[in-house]
Amino acid sequence: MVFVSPHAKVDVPNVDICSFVFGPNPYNTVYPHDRVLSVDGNTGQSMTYAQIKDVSSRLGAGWIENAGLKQGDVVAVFAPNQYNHTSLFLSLLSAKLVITPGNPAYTEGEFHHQISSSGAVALVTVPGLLPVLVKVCEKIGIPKSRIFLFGDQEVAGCRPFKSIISTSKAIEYPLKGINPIEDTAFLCYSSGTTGVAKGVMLTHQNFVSQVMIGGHFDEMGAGPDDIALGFLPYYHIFGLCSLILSPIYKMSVVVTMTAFDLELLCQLVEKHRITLAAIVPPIALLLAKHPIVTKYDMTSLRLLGCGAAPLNREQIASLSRRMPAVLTQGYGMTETTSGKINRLTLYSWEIGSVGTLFPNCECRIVDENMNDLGDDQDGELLFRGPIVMKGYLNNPKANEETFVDGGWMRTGDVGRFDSKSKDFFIVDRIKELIKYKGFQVAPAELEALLLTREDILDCCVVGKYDESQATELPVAFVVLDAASVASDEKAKEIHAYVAENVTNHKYLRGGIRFVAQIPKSPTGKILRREVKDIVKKEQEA
Ligand code: 4UV
Repeated sequence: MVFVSPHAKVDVPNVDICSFVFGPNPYNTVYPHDRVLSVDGNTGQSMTYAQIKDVSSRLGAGWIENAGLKQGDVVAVFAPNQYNHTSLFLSLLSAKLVITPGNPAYTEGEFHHQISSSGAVALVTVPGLLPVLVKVCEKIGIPKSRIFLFGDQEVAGCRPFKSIISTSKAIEYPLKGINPIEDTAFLCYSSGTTGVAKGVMLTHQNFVSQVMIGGHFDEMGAGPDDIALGFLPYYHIFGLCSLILSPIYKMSVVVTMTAFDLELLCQLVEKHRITLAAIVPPIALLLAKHPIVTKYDMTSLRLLGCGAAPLNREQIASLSRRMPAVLTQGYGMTETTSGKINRLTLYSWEIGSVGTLFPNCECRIVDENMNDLGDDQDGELLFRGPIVMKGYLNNPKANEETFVDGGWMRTGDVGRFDSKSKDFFIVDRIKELIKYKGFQVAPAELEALLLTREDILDCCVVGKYDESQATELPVAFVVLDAASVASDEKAKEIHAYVAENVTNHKYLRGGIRFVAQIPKSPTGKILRREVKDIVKKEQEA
């Protein structure tokens, strides 16, 4: 059975992202172009719509003219959220380049993986990341002159935007010589249903569709009169769509936070009369429970869109007791260009649902043998539609595993369509992925890292849900070699080893268990479900 969207079909124009946001559209033909759209929450610096468009088109011309880049080249962007992120991204897209955005907190090895596997030929970053990124670029063979710095910041050998921006040329919209359906705009990184992080090819059409259909049917969605607070990372699909691309199309304001800080968040809500925020469950919990929040006037917030991990009934209820804002819960993936099901949770009689399918999207719910299931039955969600990725870069095996007959994309998530409320619910995850505060943690990556140690013979990493933080925590089951002794010291040593090699959000916060063996199938495949059940039973005991 194919589930179709209950919303009317939306006509999505066949254009690239830049022409979509800078060419005439229902918002920029009505609202003045001297409106400030982008504000730095720390410094107060700002850019109007007209300035964003001007920088995008002249810096866009400069990437070709002054930086020697050419159409289709991949440019990596590693930086904390910047108020001029929107103009940077749109300048690179105007030059018909492909952007691979990544986590600025990565370690050297993680940067290396994304830069080399994406085939990036240039990089945009901030001065603080230069020590590690220059080293990585040297190893990969990217010259220092191909490392560019946000804004006017100058560091020997690297080039600031002001040395690139064209003084004589500007790119004109609509762009010519681009195929919105085929051409990749962003190469975001996600581990998908299995393995390590892979480049997800998302086309111009994927994003134009996401902005159109994601905002179209929901009368509570962001509009020109909204002021959003941007603390979710702009490199992640949720932030990229909801805080960069959707607002510039709809001409709504975004106040950028470079790093998450609860007190600053509250101050900025009060100061700028913030109306919207995209959040993840641990932030929902802080807003619901932390005493700091009561010191500030948060009444301007009218809409909180939560996603990236499950939010349960109690969490929703406690947030609603404190905030008058309407809370929506969305479900999405990097591979589907962000959200694909979205719901005004409080308006739903069934609190906890992720709502209805986006317009133009179809869904199937299947059992382990790919047989279709119907209403009120739990099964893996498969999706098809204009927001589904083109595929993983240079990875035919992963593409074969992810796409099944008819172009349906597997999600690795278990869901149910509730016939009474007509809403979807996410009930489980069968893929390996662990979500720590909305960030992806790929067990395969941590397992490969642990196995580089001589004292570890075998291991398995799974997630353990921690109610008090509203997040999963990675737990490692470890089989030591005969010469090693399972002890607190050994666990500390392994923790430190992991911490040296991966970003903070991948630390083994759920602990390390020393075991005699890892449950495996006769073919040697880790039986993750059994390992997860051990963790669950321990928690219930
Ligand atoms: O690839 P990714 O890191 O992508 C995301 C995207 C999140 C959203 C959510 C709502 C939106 O409206 C939006 O624009 C973007 O997190 O991780 C994808 C996996 O995260 C889990 C699920 O396992 C996905 O496959 N996940 C995401 N949202 C939910 C969720 C949710 N609401 N409930 C449960 N799990």
